[in-house]
Amino acid sequence: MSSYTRKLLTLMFIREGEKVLLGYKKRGFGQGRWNGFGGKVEPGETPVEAAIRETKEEAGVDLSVGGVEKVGELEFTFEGEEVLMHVMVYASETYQGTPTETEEMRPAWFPVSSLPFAQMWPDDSQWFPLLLRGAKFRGAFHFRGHDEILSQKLEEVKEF
Ligand code: 8WT
Repeated sequence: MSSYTRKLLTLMFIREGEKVLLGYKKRGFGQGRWNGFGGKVEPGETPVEAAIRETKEEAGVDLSVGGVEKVGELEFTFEGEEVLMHVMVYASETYQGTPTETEEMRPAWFPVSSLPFAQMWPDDSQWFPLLLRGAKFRGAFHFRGHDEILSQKLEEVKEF
């Protein structure tokens, strides 16, 4: 029997030419890793609204709904835990403002050819290549702890 409590989360990747903006998570879940910006979808907001809000809160960057594209859906489960993290992944090639460090995140630009996969979630190296070539994808990853992937599924999709 497995009855997961599903949590809806967002993840935003800003791309500018051959660079991607990542944030170093200074505290909380995923601490010590580079990731996109994001978090929980609150009642009354859509996932894309949440993704834009979290990007502003965590990186000081403004995005517009029109410039944001949904690129992926990922599910994460962790051995022994009843939570299923359902993550909507977004990409934007337009933004306003200067990425700024916050209490939670330290933003930095990385060349697409040298992303810090060793300091990212281990599933990221699987689906980032799809994101970088503009493909859309659906994936599911089951973890033991935060470092070991026990099982995974990943497929490219035509659209959402
Ligand atoms: C990731 C596992 C994650 N990103 N890439 C994750 N792998 C909601 S942010 C996030 N768990 N959680």
